[in-house]
Amino acid sequence: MELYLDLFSQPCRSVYIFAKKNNIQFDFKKISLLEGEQYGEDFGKINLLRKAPAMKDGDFCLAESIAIMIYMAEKFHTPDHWFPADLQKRARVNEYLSWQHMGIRMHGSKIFWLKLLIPKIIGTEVPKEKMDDAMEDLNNSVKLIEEKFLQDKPFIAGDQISLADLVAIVEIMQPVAAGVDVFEGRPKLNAWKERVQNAIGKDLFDEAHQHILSAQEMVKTMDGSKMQVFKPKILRMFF
Ligand SMILES: N[C@@H](CCC(=O)N[C@@H](CS)C(=O)NCC(=O)O)C(=O)O
Repeated sequence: MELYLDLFSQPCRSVYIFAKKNNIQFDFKKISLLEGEQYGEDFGKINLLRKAPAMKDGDFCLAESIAIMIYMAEKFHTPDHWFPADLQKRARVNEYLSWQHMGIRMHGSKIFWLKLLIPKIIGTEVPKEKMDDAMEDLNNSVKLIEEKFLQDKPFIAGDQISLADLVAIVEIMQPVAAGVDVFEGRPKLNAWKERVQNAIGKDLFDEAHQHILSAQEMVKTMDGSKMQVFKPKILRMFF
């Protein structure tokens, strides 16, 4: 099995952690998103959506992190708690996985782009009102994770970690990597994070996040002119 990944990306980190944690053998095919490798001819044959992660298992190519993890869970019969067979527990996991794309992923990513990458690409800081609006969206999403999805349970689907927690933590780490401490003043979320890290294993968690957590340093020396290819898309998406 080949996995096309860039650990700068949240969905790539969830796929990577899931495969590693479950001892699923794969070839790590690095696809450098900031260098635009997703737009190359070769990657187009793997994933015409031109997004990472992507998977190739024999002749079978698959896009979308959630679909990839469910494929791996079913193919390799990973422990039940990741994607429970129980109807209602599985529905809880699916509920979160369905919500998160627009519910938090968008807002966490936006903070990362507004704080770190966009100033580098357009050459100026993002206006304060724009940042404040984005922070408000992120805070509302995190509140929903605590109140609707986590409630007083150890994990989103109950007593054990599932794909929902894995997908949630990698997204929350994206604004953290941009310097926004999402866990500060949120003891419940912080305790959940500790449980998720322990369930994944601290070494694996840190290994998967080491690249993104160095993003603030990395961006300082990044050549903004090489990222001009993203400018039209960014202006459309964020302004
Ligand atoms: N819904 C997709 C999202 C994939 C995605 O948006 N990947 C981003 C990185 S986080 C990407 O490849 N972006 C490259 C681009 O848009 O050019 C998934 O869960 O796999």
